[in-house]
Amino acid sequence: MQGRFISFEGTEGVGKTTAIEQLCARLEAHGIDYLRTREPGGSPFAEQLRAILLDPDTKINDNTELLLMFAARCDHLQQVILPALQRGKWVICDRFTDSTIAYQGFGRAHGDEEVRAKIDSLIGQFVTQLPELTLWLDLPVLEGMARAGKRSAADRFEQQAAAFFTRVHKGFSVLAGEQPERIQRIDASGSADEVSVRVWQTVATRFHLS
Ligand code: Z5A
Repeated sequence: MQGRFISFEGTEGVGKTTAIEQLCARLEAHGIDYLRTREPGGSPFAEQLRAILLDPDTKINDNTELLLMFAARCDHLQQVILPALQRGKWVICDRFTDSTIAYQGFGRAHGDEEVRAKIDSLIGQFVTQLPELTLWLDLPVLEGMARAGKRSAADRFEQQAAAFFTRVHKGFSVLAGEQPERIQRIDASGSADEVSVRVWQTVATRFHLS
């Protein structure tokens, strides 16, 4: 049996971690075997790259950042995601390639076309997999930043200004417009329980669960 591959996306602090926890609890209640993972990271080597990528002291240029995101993804995909799918597990992933287009493309302001061209020409042969369903948690940027700001010290991405996250948000909006079947927008406002119900309704409808 082939498993299902679901990703969560959104700007900072929108509530992905919280929504994923609640989705996993519901999958468990339905007897569904799942693997919860995240990007960058998810495999031992990719977690090492994650530590570098998020470290506020890391000084790298935008191309290096793009390549490291995909180096991490390539390892994660081969070591963790594909084997789990082949064993019939559902893979629930906190971020995937849409984040790269939104953050490294729209956010870093190269222009997303330039980043997409690099992905196609340099990386496409190594990472072709996309999730079957992507849940884009959509929340006004400042609300997400306020939610995230209630936590600990900022990492290298969280140090960015609101203008950066506004461009990233536009990136997710453009991607959702381009691929409406795969990328489902979820209203991330309201309580965590309300968001969780919206997420579940979307997943249950797509995969015919009661
Ligand atoms: N990145 C990239 O640039 N390119 C790529 O290709 C990839 C990633 C894959 C990973 O950081 C960074 O890497 C990310 C993009 C970049 N940087 N940013 N920004 P991460 O994984 O550590 O961080 P994150 O993905 O942004 O997640 P987050 O900040 O941890 O937020 P979240 O998971 O979406 O939210 P949360 O932890 O569930 O909730 C945030 C807070 O709000 C928390 O205190 C909750 O208790 C609270 N919360 C949650 N839901 C609600 C509701 N509904 N109401 C009120 N409060 C809530």
